[in-house]
Amino acid sequence: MNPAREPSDQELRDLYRAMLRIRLIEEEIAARYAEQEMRCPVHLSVGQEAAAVGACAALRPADQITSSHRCHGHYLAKGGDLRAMLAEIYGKAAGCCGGRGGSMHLFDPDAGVLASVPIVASSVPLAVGAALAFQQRAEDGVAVAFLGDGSLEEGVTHESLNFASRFHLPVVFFVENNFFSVYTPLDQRQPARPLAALAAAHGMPALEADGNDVLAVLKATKEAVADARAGAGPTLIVAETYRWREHCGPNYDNDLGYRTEDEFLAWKARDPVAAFAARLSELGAMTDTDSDAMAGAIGAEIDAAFGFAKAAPFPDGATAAERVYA
Ligand SMILES: Cc1ncc(C[n+]2csc(CCOP(=O)(O)OP(=O)(O)O)c2C)c(N)n1
Repeated sequence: MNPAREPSDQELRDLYRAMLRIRLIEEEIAARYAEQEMRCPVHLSVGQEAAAVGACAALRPADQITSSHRCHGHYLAKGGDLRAMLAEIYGKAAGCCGGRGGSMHLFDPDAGVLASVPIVASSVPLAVGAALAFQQRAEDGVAVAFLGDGSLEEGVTHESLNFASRFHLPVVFFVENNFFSVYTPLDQRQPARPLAALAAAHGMPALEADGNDVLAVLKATKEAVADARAGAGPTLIVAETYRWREHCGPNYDNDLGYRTEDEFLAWKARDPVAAFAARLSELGAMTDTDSDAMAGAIGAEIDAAFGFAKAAPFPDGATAAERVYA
């Protein structure tokens, strides 16, 4: 432990552990998906772990996040309950939405996961609403909206940025630019300008960070969160990263031709989890024994959580009409 180091060795290991845990959980979902017991679509964030973990490491438990269809990493990084997440994906009553939502509707009010919603960009104004509530109650909480590059093409995102900026709300708009909206690359959808340039139009600062570098993400998010907490208003953060697997599902789909295998391999070589392990090893902050022990403990946690989710009961059919607006 080097007391002069910021973050400390323990904090560095915790960041690594959080990324590894998300990776192993999603790899296990992918491995078991063909069993056809998870009867909902899954949008995996394998390859994007540094963005979720770096951003959430800058937050307090009472801060709130919102997410999209690709929400597993955000939910877990913010402290969402793993058993409730897996039970939800298995459609069980013990799931975080009582088994009615599936993988794209992860909520955990106790952990500050306000909502995850798969209608693209629809959760962005929810984060703004959470920030407005913090402001009106004179609380020092901060809300973070996680959104993809595709969400910047939705009007409600710009309404949200406009409103948040006008009222100096304590919210951070965290864009994970993974360069694709399903199969359509960014350069076919948006003009050639940095995504961060959109912030100026809404009168707010922008920060760019390497989305595969957890420390870079943490640094940018800490800065934006400190400003928001101090009453300086919102920030737009853009972090470039890459989804390894298909848009939706457990497989790889580079053979479809919307992106090249070479591009995928170049990003895979920049694996945020493996790269951080190597960095910690160089720094002397983590040994192989440390990382093996982490992987073992996480593996046992995952096995137990899948066991719980698979064995849990389905919702009672008589409750089907509950929690439904009509
Ligand atoms: C309003 C709306 N339009 C279209 C879709 C279909 N859709 C689901 S995910 C997605 C891509 C979103 O891209 P992005 O926001 O960049 O997130 P990513 O999938 O890359 O994580 C689209 C178009 C949707 N869910 N909602």
